[in-house]
Amino acid sequence: MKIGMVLYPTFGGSGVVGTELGKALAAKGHEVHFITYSQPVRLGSFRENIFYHEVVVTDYPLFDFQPYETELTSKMVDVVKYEKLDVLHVHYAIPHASAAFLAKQILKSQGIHIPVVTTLHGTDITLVGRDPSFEPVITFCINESDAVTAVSNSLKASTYKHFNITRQIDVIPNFIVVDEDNEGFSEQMRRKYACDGEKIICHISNFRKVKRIEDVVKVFALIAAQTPAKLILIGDGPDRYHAERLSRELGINEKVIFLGKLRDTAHVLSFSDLFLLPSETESFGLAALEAMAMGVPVISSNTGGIPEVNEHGYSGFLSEVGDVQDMAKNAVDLLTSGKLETYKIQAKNKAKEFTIELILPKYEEIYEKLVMNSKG
Ligand code: GMT
Repeated sequence: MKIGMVLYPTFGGSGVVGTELGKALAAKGHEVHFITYSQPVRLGSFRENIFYHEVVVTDYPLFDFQPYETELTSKMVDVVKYEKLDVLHVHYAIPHASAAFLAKQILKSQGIHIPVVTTLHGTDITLVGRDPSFEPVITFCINESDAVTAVSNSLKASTYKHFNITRQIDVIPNFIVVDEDNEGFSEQMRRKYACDGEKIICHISNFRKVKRIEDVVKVFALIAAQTPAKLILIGDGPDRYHAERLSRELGINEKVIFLGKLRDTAHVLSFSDLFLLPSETESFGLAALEAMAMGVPVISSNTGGIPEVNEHGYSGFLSEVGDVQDMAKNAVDLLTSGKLETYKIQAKNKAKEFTIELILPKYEEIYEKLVMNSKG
């Protein structure tokens, strides 16, 4: 099949999922055409069956805001028509699903039928999408897509709750691609960050308000007061400054390491002992799943789709949003009671429920059905 993959190319989870899905489809022999405004961060170097079409937005003095959606629509029309795509898969509703709807109408006027699959990722529904100014567009393009998937049952339920959706939404969870090459870093690299006996706590996010970065620092401060530990933070964003300031105020800044944005987080996860994800909401929590896949148990909030990924008392622990005392208690208990090694194995086992080999066929089945219908 020839598949168009439309996504954000940045570090966000939706871009990571779209890119890894495209790579896996290409490895299975499908032809995958990425359409976005810069090279997706996880795309890496040359791979067979992968093509990248950059959307270039013209900067014209008349525009206060560049017309990205219009350029994206035109690029989709062009790629579908000349690369003879069978299906367009758009990740994140805004503006990808609405641009896809318009592209589909333009192509229809030229006698070309292209089915559109929309995958909802989270903030497109739970934060951005609920903004009343977006609501009519989101509702319309979800209802008009040929297939709609959500990354968790929780996100599916929120979508039905907050929008007037009249069509079926299928749940296809996010996935991990296990890279056996990443297994062997641990001890040597760990020593660069932590002394003997010190545990490494890790957090990865885009440092936005929804991630509750200050809770990460507060939980760590409580842990560090009871057992030797270091905190490694990966990523960047508007709330990084608050985390830096708080760790200085709490006098733990020597134990807190900000690594900034990293393309590949598996190296650091391979020598981490615990992962913190105290988010306000999280439709899935891909970062937690990636940690679990590397054998890192997760201390997280009990919100949105996180409990569908992090199993309380097995792959880690869940606490109410903002309950930093409970999160720290669970963390210290894990780190000091001799249970850590068991939880590391359990976290890895739980992650195996989400391997690409299990998830990929679910997307292929949707594409095949749509392509068959459009040809029949
Ligand atoms: O977490 C973010 O703010 C980025 C956002 C995105 O779309 O890139 O992440 C959302 O999609 C991820 C991939 O499906 C999910 O794992 C995240 O839970 C979800 N974020 C939120 O719901 C806050």
